[in-house]
Amino acid sequence: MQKADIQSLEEAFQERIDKEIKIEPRDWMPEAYRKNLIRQISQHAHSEVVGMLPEKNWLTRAPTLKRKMALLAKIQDEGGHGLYLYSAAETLGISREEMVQQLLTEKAKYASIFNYPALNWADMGVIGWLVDGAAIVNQVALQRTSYGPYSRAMIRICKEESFHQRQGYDICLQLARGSKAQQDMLQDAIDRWWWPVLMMFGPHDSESAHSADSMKWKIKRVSNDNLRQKFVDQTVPQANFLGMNIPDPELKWNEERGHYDFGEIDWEEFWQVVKGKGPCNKERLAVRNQAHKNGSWVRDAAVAYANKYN
Ligand code: FAQ
Repeated sequence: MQKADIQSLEEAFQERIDKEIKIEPRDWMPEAYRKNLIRQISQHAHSEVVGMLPEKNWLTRAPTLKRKMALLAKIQDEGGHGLYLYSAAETLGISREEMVQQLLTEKAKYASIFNYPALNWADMGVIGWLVDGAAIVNQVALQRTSYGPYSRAMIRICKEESFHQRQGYDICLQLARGSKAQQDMLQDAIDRWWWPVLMMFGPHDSESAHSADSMKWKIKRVSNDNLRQKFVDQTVPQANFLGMNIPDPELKWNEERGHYDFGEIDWEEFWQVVKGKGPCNKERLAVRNQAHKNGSWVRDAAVAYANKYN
């Protein structure tokens, strides 16, 4: 294709984006848009799938049958979110097998947060409240992303994430209204998860390699720092309602800005976790690899069935 032809295609593409017309799988798109989307959507899918692991350990230790049922439903939802997202990425011309291999061989990233351990039952409350809470803030914005299949997947996912956040907050509420030991357990979980949760939104805008392109193409609708601020602003009153403390001495309402000021993230820790050196990176990937191996007979049976009856 001539250079001038590509330029006019690119202009028409950007015009569609600017007019808020969704890009669909068969539409022409710049190669860099396609690659960036595959990267983000597949990482997002991997995050949902690996994200099941910190909570799964607590299924057998849930304090009541009702809590167990709610947690089980939530974890299954996360697996389903991974599947919607893999399907959305497949429409861009990558196979699910390739994406899964990228995860299993550490070529693809997944959210840093899932490399931290879940040590006690209060962690189930705090993961639902804070981790799903942060995921929602990010994902509500992604409902308006420019790529049709991703946007539609996000609309469905957001509905389910709201239930996840509420089931987590409900666990926290019960612990907060419980004994001193339960309150201490909750505070300890908040202290351990707060900073890693703030890291979920990614590096500062000035350090974010993909933001300029992603914002121009409306893959991302709100910047990393603005989403993080939104999350802090909406979460502090929820912590206050629980009577719990946020472990940040610099956290303070700023009347002039109309937002909370908060302290600096330990970026060294963030990048270590992203590079595979977090507390649970090795364990998470080992479990995923083993699960993939254990499931090989199911995949073989599905292929054999399809070959026989299609
Ligand atoms: N962890 O240029 P940017 C959930 C990487 S779902 C690991 O700013 P971008 C549900 C980034 O990939 C949670 N890596 O990147 C649930 C890039 O590396 P690359 C997942 C991170 O893409 C709840 C490099 O740093 N949500 O929780 C992280 O523009 C409970 C430079 O960064 C999504 O994936 C990180 N936190 O912005 C499940 C939402 N941050 O690819 C179970 C969709 C950055 O060049 C239980 N994704 N990096 O090698 C997004 O919105 C964006 O991808 C961001 C990062 C905002 C995460």
